[in-house]
Amino acid sequence: METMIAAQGNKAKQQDFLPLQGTDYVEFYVGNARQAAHYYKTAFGFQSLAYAGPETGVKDRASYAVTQNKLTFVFTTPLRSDNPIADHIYKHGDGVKVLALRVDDATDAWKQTTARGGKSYLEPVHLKDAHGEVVMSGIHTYGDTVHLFIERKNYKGAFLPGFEKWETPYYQPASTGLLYVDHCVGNVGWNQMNPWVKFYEEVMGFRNILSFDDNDISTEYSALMSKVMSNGNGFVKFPINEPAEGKKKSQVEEYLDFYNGEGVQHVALATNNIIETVTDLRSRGVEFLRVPASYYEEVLDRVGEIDEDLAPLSELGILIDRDDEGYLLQIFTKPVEDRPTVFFEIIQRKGAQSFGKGNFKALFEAIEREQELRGNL
Ligand code: TYF
Ligand code: FE
Repeated sequence: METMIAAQGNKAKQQDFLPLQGTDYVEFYVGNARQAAHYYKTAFGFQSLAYAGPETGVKDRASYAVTQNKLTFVFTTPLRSDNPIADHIYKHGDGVKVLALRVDDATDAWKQTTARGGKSYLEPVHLKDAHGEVVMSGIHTYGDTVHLFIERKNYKGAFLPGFEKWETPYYQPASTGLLYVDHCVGNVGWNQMNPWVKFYEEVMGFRNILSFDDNDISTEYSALMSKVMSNGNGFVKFPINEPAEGKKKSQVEEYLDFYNGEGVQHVALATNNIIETVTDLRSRGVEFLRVPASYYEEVLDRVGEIDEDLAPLSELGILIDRDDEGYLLQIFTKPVEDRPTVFFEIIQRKGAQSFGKGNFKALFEAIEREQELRGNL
């Protein structure tokens, strides 16, 4: 008996070689970081947090960190053309470079993942300033995207060493109720989903908690296959999409064309009140995909009783789905840059831990209508 417990303990330890506390921040490489930060404050309700640039001793770039509840987004731009960040933007347009994960031990996270085949992006570095110390390391994932491991020790500064507190007392648009990163989805190339699933399993100790094949997402519609990878405690969830052959060009293929490779497709942001959040976002200029009004004629037959009135959900275009554990409410923005690449999902979970499979048909038809308008179907 004891041996069994010991063995289980051992196994649990082995599986948890990369304990994650959650998403620390998401960093975007953009053409104009000052204006991007302003957009996320104005439109999405983030607050100024920290700045790094020439004035703080960082000569090659400017970075603006903004925050809302547990969310931190960073917008970084190169200051000269002879800079790999400039190459990233030239190739991909604005996009997500870093999915940073909070860990207790960034040195061990790097050792564990690189020993399992992860390709190093950043060897562990100790960053110090007057406010304390942060240890950071990183590995590559799909495309030019990377994971940084962030160990905050007792760090008391605004964001990270190298950054200074950024205060904009005369411009503090109110929060829109966005709370934390629920999941981040990657689009990968043809037949690349399973290799990346294997990467998250073997290198990062994640497991596959859900799979969608092209039967779930009828081939009539913008075809894709998707597997959801989750870390042990479920705080970090990374669905991986690959294009599938359908009657029309896959939305994932359109992304790969315009992003010029693999990358982050959408970041899902959680709220406790999606009706208020989406009402607010819409009034600030955020544009959402819409499903036909007929969706709301049938939806309650599919999902049963819900706490919310249907009228505001229908008016805002919020989608509803149910699983064994409860239901969820979700909505998707249009791409937030001119290339049809990165977009956001706003999600409120009421028990459900799934991803809205019941909405795929209506959602993908809405995405297809946009593809059609762009001439990319
Ligand atoms: O994260 C998910 O799996 C859901 C569904 O282009 C989804 O948000 C999948 C692909 C897509 C849009 C939404
Ligand atoms: Fe999603």
